[in-house]
Amino acid sequence: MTTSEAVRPLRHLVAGDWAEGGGDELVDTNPARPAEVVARGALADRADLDRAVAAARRAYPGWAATPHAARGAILTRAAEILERNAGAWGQELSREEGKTLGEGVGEVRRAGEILRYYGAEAQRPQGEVFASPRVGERIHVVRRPIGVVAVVTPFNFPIAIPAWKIAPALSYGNVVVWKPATAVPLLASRLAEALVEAGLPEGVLALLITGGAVGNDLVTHEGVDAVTFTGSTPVGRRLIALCGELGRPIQTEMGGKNAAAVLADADLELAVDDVVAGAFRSSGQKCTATSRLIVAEQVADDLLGMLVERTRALPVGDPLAEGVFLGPVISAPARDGIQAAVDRGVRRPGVDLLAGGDPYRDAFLARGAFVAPTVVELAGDDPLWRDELFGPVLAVRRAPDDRAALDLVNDSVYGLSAAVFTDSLAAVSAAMETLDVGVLHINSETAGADPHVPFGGNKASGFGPKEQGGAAREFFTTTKTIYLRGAG
Ligand code: UN1
Repeated sequence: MTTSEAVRPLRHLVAGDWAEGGGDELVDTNPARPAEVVARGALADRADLDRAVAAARRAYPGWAATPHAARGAILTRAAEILERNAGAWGQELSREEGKTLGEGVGEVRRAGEILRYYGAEAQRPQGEVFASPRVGERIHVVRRPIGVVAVVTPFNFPIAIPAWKIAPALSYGNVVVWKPATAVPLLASRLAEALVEAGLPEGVLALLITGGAVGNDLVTHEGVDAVTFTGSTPVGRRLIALCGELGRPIQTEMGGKNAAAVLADADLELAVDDVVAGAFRSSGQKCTATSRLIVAEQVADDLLGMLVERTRALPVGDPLAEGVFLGPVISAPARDGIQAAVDRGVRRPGVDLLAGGDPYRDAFLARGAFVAPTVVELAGDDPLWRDELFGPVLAVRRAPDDRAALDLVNDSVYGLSAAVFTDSLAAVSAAMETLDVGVLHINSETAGADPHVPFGGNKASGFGPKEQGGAAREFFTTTKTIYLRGAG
């Protein structure tokens, strides 16, 4: 796999051409094998950005005027291309990002499903009709695209998250200038290639692989009408402030510190399976990952015994190898930051290390960006309870009763997702009523999102309209209310 044939030259999609960038060199490496280069090329610079935005502005009127069904047909063709290439591109995803091969292939397929969903959007009702209080009048509400949308995406779902922003943007008639995370340029290129091959006209989509400075220039560019972002809360908040100054609509999907609460009557086998998956799949690098666990005191010893045994036995290794449950985190700096937070934590009173916690000594694992799946039990509040680490680290607290358990779920500045494991109707009702999260799972893990339903968080986890399904329309279109007389 280290042969030079496997190294892809990076290109940007600017004004319909695959162009070399004018910026610094980017070397994209495999986080499991840092010496292995996956892709290489020059970053896009400010001049590339200006050309991409100018081409987007030129393309916008024609694309907005294209029948919705014709726009959708291109998305459906792109979905077919993704499905056809899921095996090969899933493997590339795994090499570039570090999630397991099964998750990589699954993610490419998932991106295909999202493109299919928005490919069929023209077949669903759009707009509303209201009665008028006046004779001879009807009131229609129609939806219009918002224009040139800047799309800024993270490393952790390198094709699914871009698909769930770009597909609705294009379906509703907007044009897109996209900046993916620099850690995953290859998968970004695959999605852009699929859309171009599917027939997207010149300028309707630009792909700029570039760093934060040009990314900032994109968000504030005078030719951009709206911004959609997924990433950390600090970066999201900064972009919200920049867009606020400009009066520019922005949608941000940000951090999480998602809790699973296992109540006294829960099916413990099911709960352990789903907590392990939620906490450690993708090495905990999902904004929906389970990073807090609350256990009812009555079942805590049993549940934690099972959880610790399972965690210690999880196969960690090359994500392309069969049977591996978790691969590396995205980079050595990410690994070191997570490890440092754990090291500081276990030295504090009230923090009890139950599983993992130590850096790897094995030569392969120590060279790669691997972090051991880690479980810590906390006696009370602690930075490990509050701060998002974006790694395979689970912080546990015990609760005396159901009420206290649900209160602990809400004990976070974040509000993305939560899971409650119980068969009690009263507890489920209380959870549905009181938990301040955008996504609530009863008896399933905190991660996961279907393409046809709203996705997004409350509190510090999200800002602006939710994503996916019909909810995406709230952000990617604007309404026009039409008072129509002479309409009978
Ligand atoms: C999932 O749980 O499958 O950045 C998707 C993230 C989220 C997506 C989670 N926006 O991890």
